[in-house]
Amino acid sequence: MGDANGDGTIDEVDLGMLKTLLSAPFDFGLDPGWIVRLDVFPDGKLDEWDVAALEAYLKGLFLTLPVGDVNYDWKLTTVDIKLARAGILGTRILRNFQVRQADINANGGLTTLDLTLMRRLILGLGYSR
Ligand SMILES: [Ca+2]
Ligand SMILES: [Ca+2]
Ligand SMILES: [Ca+2]
Repeated sequence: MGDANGDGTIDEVDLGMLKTLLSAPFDFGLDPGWIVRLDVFPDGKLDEWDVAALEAYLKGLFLTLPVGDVNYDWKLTTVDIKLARAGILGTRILRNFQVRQADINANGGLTTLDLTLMRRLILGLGYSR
């Protein structure tokens, strides 16, 4: 995920493609394949949050995509939420890279807000501002 042009790496080119897609007029409709590849802030649509997540990834804030993938299976699921919650409660020690994955809003800390965001994404509710 995040590899827009399918060349096996995620880099500035993919970020540029995402930005171009978002700035293009949508009256022709967006190929669902783009959403599959670039919905790195996984809520079923492409918007500025995916740009932010991809930028954070390129800066090394996230080690894999989509954001919130704590157990590194390339998906954001309830398993990831359970892991993140256990990390917050201290019932499970998360590795540093897992904490970074779970810090879904990339603000430098893993809190219940990140859990809420993960839950909203899984439910398809998106990010509420
Ligand atoms: Ca998205
Ligand atoms: Ca996962
Ligand atoms: Ca956070």
